[in-house]
Amino acid sequence: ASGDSKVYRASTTAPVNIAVVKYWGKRDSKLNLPTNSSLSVTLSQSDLRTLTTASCSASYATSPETSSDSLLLNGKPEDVTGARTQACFRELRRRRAALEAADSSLPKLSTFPLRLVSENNFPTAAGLASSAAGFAALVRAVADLYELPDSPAELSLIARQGSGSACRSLFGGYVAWREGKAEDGSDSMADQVAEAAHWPDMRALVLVASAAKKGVSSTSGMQQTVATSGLFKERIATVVPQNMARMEKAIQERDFEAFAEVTMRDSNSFHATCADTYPPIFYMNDVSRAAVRAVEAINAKAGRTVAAYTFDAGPNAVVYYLEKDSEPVVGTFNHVLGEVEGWKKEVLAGLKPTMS
Ligand code: 2P0
Repeated sequence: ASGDSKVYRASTTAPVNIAVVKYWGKRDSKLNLPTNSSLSVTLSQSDLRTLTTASCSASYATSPETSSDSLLLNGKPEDVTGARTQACFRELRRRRAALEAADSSLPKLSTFPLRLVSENNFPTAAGLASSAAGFAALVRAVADLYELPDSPAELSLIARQGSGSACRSLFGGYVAWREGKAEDGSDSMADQVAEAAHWPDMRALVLVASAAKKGVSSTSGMQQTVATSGLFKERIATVVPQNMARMEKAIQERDFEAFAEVTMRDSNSFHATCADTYPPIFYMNDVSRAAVRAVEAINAKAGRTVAAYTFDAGPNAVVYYLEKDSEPVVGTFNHVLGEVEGWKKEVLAGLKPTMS
């Protein structure tokens, strides 16, 4: 084969993360800069992940199907012309071009069309946010293809521009996204608060509400909240800074009671600002509220906090617990699910924080 037909390729996976201190609000929607820091637990890739292969070739330019950048997600073509995907491609190409400028022996990959093929190992119908794992995998796959020397923290700056929560999926374990101060977003990036191995008995279960379709997208929902909610100002000024500090301490000390209280309070605070948005946004429904009551009942029966619920921009519940308390937590949910109308019967349980 001639040099021109050579196909360069790299594959990578990125995990799903579930926030325990929520990102909700942008101070700059173009650069995707948040109004507040956030913190998440990265779930194991054997359970939930996106697998992405990035390839590029000079020969792609000669065929109409591959002559422009493309993305196939679960076998279906996705639009890559949006500003966020374009921002990621532009930034990755800029870094590759800098390497090529410094070393003329390198192939000019930055000038070739990109082809991405992505697959989620969890059903899209599960209603789990996939944009975080999706953009993290996209950025890492292209960075690997381009052999960029950038650290995960530097790559998180790029993934952030695809989707805010994606910057937290460049690390495993317990991850913070620091809001940063710089106007150009150069310090709004993720860092690892603790490795998964620091607190390896953490587990999550996902309760999938059967009507999981969300009414309001995160992007537009958070912008409406920023524009109209008075309660949101209080959340940003005092609630989140306090929750971030308490959460980091709880993780450092492996204090599940504190971890659980902050997780539940922060979820409640986030959904309260949604209700205070005008017109109001409701992500939780009756089925979600039944899960809250079930967690309260489980904790009351145990006489201590063994389970913590959290809800994102949809009705599904994620419940954190420790491995040693699997029986009262997972056992109870398996039992009650048969009786509560509106839950899918399957429980994704025993999800571990990822090791990588
Ligand atoms: C989070 N969520 O911290 C919060 C909690 C949903 C509720 O991050 O506009 O899809 O792409 O930056 O990252 C969902 O927001 O929003 C989200 P964009 P994203 O996980």
